[in-house]
Amino acid sequence: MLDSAVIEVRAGNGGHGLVAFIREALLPRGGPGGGDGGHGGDVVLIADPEINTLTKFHWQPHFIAKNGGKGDGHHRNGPKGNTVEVTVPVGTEVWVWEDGEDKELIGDLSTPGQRMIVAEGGRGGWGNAHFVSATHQEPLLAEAGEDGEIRRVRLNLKLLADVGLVGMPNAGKSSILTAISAARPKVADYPFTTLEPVLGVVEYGPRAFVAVDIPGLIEGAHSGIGLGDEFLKHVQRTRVLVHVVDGSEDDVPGRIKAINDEIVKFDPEMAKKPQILAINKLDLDEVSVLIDEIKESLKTVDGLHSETFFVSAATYDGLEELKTAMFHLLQSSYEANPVVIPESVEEIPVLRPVVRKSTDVVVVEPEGQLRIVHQKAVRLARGSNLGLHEARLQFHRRLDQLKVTKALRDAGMEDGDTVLIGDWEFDWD
Ligand SMILES: Nc1nc2c(ncn2[C@@H]2O[C@H](COP(=O)(O)OP(=O)(O)OP(=O)(O)O)[C@@H](O)[C@H]2O)c(=O)[nH]1
Ligand SMILES: [Mg+2]
Repeated sequence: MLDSAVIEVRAGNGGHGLVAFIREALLPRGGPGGGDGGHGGDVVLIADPEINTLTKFHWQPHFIAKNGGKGDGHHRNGPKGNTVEVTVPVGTEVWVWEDGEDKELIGDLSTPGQRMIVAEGGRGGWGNAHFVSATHQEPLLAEAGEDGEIRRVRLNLKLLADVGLVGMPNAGKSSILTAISAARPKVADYPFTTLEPVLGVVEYGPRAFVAVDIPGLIEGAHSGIGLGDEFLKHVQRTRVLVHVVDGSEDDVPGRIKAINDEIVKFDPEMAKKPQILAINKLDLDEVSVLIDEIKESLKTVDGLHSETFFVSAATYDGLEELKTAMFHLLQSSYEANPVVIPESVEEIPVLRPVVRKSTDVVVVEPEGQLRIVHQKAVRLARGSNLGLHEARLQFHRRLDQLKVTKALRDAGMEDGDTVLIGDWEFDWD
């Protein structure tokens, strides 16, 4: 069943900040003008009521947002990377997927129009204009952009069924679901084979809908007889009911009436749902020979507001027509009662996974050297040309301000020790 898909989402990296100075004829002491890098684009999931399966993700499992642009001279900031918007069905859960299993639920897109930033773009790095101070009129520092988030997530569609299959035990509900969808509920020739509801995606041309097969009902189910009526709540939110009847049994009208009585007793509103009657086991002579008699007998059922189909889950006879009828009834139901996207989508909170950025400042490498991992310091080291003596002096002052120097000292650093940061390594002095 296509109700789950693993995808990879990559947000854009932030653009690098620039080191530049404004030196124009009319501005002799023009000062630093290096612009900031643009933010990287996000990957955003949007709950779209027009979609009801995750099928498309099997063909397109990668989503990559654009990087932010580099900062430019004259305080011009780099362009922001475009956001990638990915539509998913309403009811999609988002799980962090690692080592082939679910690690953590980070989002649940349950409201139409709801958005979730599933991978956040990196912030653009600051250009040197941000680093002016009384002591540094000519800042030589700039930040590299922050990396965008990359994650593998599993989308899991909590299916909301559109169509509910109801009927007596052994009528062939599970057999019909098996014949029209990829679901494989247990089928056997004794009553109460199905003990739990089973969902199946029914493909209809390029469209699809979801059907649910529930345990059989019997007379008195509403008062707890058989497996009781608690499973009827699983079809309460469906739009269309398919009432499956074993045509080879005696008293077909009586059986139909018994089930419909149970439905009314459970919930009178449910009894008003559009219902399709599927008289099953047409391949058996008891049914095929008696079609006309059965049709005639149905006229005795009061208030039957159903289209009737003779079908066989064994030979697939009539199932295409049954699917078409389900689809058309569903379509009219959606037209009459559309899923409404709330007027102001801004009111629905945008979901963001909890970001656990490391707050470490210094770590010890396996060989015993100290490595600076403070994120701002690392981005400064990446974004600046530390080959320049003056830039290194400014960088050291920043390390003091960011309390990185203190952390290094606390970790036992002495003058002359080698310190690592990013791809760069230097001796502390
Ligand atoms: N000949 C024939 N047998 C069928 C047909 N459909 C179902 N059966 C048989 O009827 C029996 C019951 O089928 P199920 O699909 O398990 O019936 P169910 O309505 O899901 O039953 P519960 O889960 O007990 O409520 C099985 O032995 C099926 O093989 C059909 O179209 N023709
Ligand atoms: Mg069953």
